[in-house]
Amino acid sequence: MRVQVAIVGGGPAGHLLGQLLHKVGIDAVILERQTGDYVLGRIRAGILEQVCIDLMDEAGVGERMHKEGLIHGGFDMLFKGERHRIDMNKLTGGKNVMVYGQTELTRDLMDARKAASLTTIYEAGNVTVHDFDTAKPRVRYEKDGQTHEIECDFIAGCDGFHGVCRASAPRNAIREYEKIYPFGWLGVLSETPPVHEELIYANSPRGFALSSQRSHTRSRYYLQVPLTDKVEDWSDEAFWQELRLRLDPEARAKLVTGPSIEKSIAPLRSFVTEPMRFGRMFLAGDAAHIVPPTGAKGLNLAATDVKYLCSALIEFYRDKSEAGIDHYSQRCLRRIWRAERFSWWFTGLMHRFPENGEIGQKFQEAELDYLIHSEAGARSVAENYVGLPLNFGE
Ligand code: RFL
Ligand code: PHB
Repeated sequence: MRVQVAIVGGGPAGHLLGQLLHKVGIDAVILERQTGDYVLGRIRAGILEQVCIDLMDEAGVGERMHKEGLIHGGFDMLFKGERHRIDMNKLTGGKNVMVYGQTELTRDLMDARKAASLTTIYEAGNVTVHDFDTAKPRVRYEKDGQTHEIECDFIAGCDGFHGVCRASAPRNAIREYEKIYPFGWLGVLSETPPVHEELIYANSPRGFALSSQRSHTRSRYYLQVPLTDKVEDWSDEAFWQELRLRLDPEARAKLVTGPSIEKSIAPLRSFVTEPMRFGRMFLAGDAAHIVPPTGAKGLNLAATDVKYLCSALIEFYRDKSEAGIDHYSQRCLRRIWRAERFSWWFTGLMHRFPENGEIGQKFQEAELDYLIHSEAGARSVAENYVGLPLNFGE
């Protein structure tokens, strides 16, 4: 098989790239290690920035998102037992975010791909990338006991944090920055109405909690837990009890509980790869960077990487210019570091770090008190949360 772009990884980044390329007539194949159902079974992001919403529209797959997505103009910060609203919309001159699950976004992209009869190879085993330091890269994979080879002009590494593309970059050409946090997030999805119409980010001496949602009838909650905890240690009842203890009295009274549909623990990490281009191979999304989920930035960064990559490839094919691909890493990384900084800071502000003791808790509460009572402070949180425009810095 020969294509212009071989996309490794069929998560949101790979699928969005495939759709954007299709719209401009650049042909691509997606190689995904798992089945489509497995990819859709992973419950992850819930918040889309406006840039991500716009990219779904540009890809021609925004219809259901606009129908079912919930627009949020603010969120609550809870500390010392009281909730305070950050009026994002007012503080940013009218910007909002949208609640629309990563599963739904990926499903929309998969459906569009199927409708256009574009090729996705699911359950592609042992994918390997070759010759991306030349003008004729190749990708090999195994399927049904046979080895196949794809010739291409470019490889897009959209294969997530544990993928093969970053791992195949020459060690002397890559620099990785990493911070691992001493706790994880235990998430529960339940078919219950959300405790509040907007999100609640809670700083509690017992640890962080987040009240999020997927719809008016489906809730997503998270608790900070020690890395040593196992999902099996947490019965639904234990989860709800601990969540109640981390919420304010009003939310505690309102909380509707029910059986969990999904329950999982995710570790928290900050991670950046520099550069994101190795000859004719590009990294995009979680393959190149990870943020702790506190700032809700991971999926949004994946979407903007993909947009920048698509623009660079259009320049290459249409204008016969390599300027875009040469500039790709730098363009992505400036935005990535801004989101990394915010996610790290927000994580530090909201979580319990046992090594910081009681004084650490007091410092956090004082900073939160400052942030919600200072317009400049609240605006800074709001501006970072709604995210940067696409042409930021240009
Ligand atoms: P993905 O989603 O990991 O997809 C990569 C795909 O590549 C496949 N793959 C391979 N395929 C072929 N060959 C190989 N060798 C392969 N190796 C891997 C994998 O099977 C997979 O299908 O990366 P992508 O596309 O870059 O998307 C990134 C997002 O998934 C991620 O950034 C977000 O989920 C992060 N995130 C959030 N982001 C937000 O913007 N807003 C949020 O509210 C938000 N909440 C979250 C989150 C992530 C979380 N977890 C579990 C880490 C909440 C949580 C709890
Ligand atoms: C989610 O709904 O899964 C979610 C929302 C906001 C975050 C992280 C996760 O910051």
